[in-house]
Amino acid sequence: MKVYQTNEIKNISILGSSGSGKTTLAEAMLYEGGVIKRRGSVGNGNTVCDYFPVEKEYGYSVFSTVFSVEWQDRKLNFIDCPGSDDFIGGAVSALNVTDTALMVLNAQYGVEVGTVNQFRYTEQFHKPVIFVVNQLDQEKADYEGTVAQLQDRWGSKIVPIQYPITCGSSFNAVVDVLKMKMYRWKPEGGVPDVLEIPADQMEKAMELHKALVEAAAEHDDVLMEKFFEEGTLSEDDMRAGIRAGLVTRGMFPVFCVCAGRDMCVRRTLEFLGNVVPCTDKMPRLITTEGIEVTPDSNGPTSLFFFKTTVEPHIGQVSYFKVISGKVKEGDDLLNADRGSKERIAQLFSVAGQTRNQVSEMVAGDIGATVKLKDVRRGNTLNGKGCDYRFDFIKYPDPKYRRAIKPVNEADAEKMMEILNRMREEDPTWVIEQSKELKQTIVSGQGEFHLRTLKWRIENNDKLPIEFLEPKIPYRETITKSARADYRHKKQSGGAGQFGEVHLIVEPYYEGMPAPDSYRFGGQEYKMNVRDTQTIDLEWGGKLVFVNCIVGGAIDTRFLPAILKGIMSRMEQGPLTGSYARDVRICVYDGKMHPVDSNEVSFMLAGRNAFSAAFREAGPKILEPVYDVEVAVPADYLGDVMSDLQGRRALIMGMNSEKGFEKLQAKVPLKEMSNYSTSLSSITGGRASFTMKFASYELVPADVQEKLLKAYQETQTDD
Ligand SMILES: Nc1nc2c(ncn2[C@@H]2O[C@H](COP(=O)(O)OP(=O)(O)OP(=O)(O)O)[C@@H](O)[C@H]2O)c(=O)[nH]1
Ligand SMILES: [Mg+2]
Repeated sequence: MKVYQTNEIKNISILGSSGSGKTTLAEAMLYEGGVIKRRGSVGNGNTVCDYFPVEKEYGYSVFSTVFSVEWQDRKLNFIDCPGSDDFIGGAVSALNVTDTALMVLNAQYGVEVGTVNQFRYTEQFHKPVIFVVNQLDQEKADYEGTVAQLQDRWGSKIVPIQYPITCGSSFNAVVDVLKMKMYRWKPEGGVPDVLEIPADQMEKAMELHKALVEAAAEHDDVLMEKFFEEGTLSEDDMRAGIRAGLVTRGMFPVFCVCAGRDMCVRRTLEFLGNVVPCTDKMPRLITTEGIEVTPDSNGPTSLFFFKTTVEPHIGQVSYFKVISGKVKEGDDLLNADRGSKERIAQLFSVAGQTRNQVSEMVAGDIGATVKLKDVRRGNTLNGKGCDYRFDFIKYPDPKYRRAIKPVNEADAEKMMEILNRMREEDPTWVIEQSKELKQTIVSGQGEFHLRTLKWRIENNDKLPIEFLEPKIPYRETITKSARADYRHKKQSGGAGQFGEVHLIVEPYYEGMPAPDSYRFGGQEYKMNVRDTQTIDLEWGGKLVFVNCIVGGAIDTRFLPAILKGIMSRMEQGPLTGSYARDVRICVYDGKMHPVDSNEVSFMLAGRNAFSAAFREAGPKILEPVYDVEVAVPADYLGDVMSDLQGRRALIMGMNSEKGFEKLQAKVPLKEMSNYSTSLSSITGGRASFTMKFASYELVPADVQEKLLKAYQETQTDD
């Protein structure tokens, strides 16, 4: 393959809801681009893009796959992304390193929740979008309906460039209102006959042509003037206008394809090659130091690694984008994130797992290399004199968690190794070895996502694992003040132990006044504050420790021991053994023994006094509550609402958005455990949601009762 220059390279991600036909379209593009001699199919498990065993097994894309097509002296780099919301990480990486999104729609279903979700990401990253309506040969295909749904959502920005003469099994021709020609295919697809538009289509074609010309003129003042003077635009002017509209997201053109029959794929490639903006026409990337980097092939060499995979027989394959400068085989580069040196032994332009060696790649290009020593996803490799670093990819928060363990206990370490390696490949996994819950928790984007993880560990690494219900990180706190004394005394042979602590506990809240006086059992306790320590607890919330000891009742040197004793109880709350939080403690009195008092004695006295007071102080269990946002088609709203109510959800708000409802709710984590699965079954996979930790809240009395009982049972069992 020749070395393409920055102004000949276009980077395009293929997005769209699951099953819309992205991988099939990729296959047809690879075929038309001459990269493959035969088109494979997803059903037969022999496509270029779905080449991992798990993808063949399930028949859907799990990873984003890079492939390149040379088309009319341009290099088009594509990334075929998985459509399922569960694998959104791949689409997020792809959108960050490409300049344009090709959004595939299934003509049978029109705009789906997945379409809208992915569109939202293109919005966030300011990327141009081209819609392609696929599967026009399906009996239920409805092109007009799909365009109407698009226009309902995005208004006049939606501009059809083509329309099919008929949909369904007879589909074989489209009218193209940019070229003002009709394209018609033989049953085998491929190269079309280019024909004049039939008379009975002329009126419709002219109308759409006019709309396209006007839309193209709108984004450029010079074109607008030309349009007013001449009443129309040349084909080249239209392309320039469409390009300007794409870059500013003022226009979203719509194309037709039938990927399965390889119809209109060549025309789409032609449009991408001619009209889509090159990398150098797009907004600049910004380094972590805030420097704007121009994709200049004469600039300093800087490569950003956006994806790594482990492939059989090869080991790690690392995918990068040349952000600046050029890279040649044999170049020595420095890893800006890890400080290590790397040599680029080989450079490849890729098509799935097929790699074509190239001698050099320039700014803007996307490629792969193998056998790097220590390069992780997100790292930047630089040439001499360059110290760029980038961290522009932000992944969504996880929303489905499970405890994971190997069937065979002895494999625990091996399992962690595999999990950490897999996290490199898919950054939307979050893996946590929780000391608190005594479980390893994996969190991901959905049940689908975790099922795929299990399949891969069991089939690729031959390590049987199981998922368990994850424990909930409860917290304990108090709701009123209480007082307690505790005397620790031990007389056994030689030196004895003695320590006595009197303390008051109360709920801590932000901005509370300093302690003054308390009343318990008709007696007043006046506090004389000598010192206050505020501790930010590792597990959230605060512990405030106030020294109010008068007259040297306890020596100051014993205070750290008292605090240590209290801390040990905070770590293992008196109610259920969960972490305690948000407590203020005033130690105001006690007793010492001239010989027997030591640190251990005061530690135990502090711990037990605290425990006793805590139990008297209206102790309560807190649970983590999440902010949940659900996007759902209006017709499922009622079912989704009542399901949420069954999960103790507090509905915070609701707004409609073109056929979808957006619900905001606060839901306890405990109730979210199988949410992604049940939402999907309630709505037939047509809804999506996000969740983010919000706060700790008191659990209702009946739930507390159950938790206390369950904890007591484990205690007697022990
Ligand atoms: N009839 C018909 N079927 C198609 C067409 N394009 C794709 N399909 C079928 O639709 C199904 C899904 O196609 P894929 O290419 O896997 O879709 P995808 O968008 O890559 O799906 P994910 O990667 O799972 O999101 C497969 O069975 C394809 O054979 C088409 O143009 N016509
Ligand atoms: Mg796919």
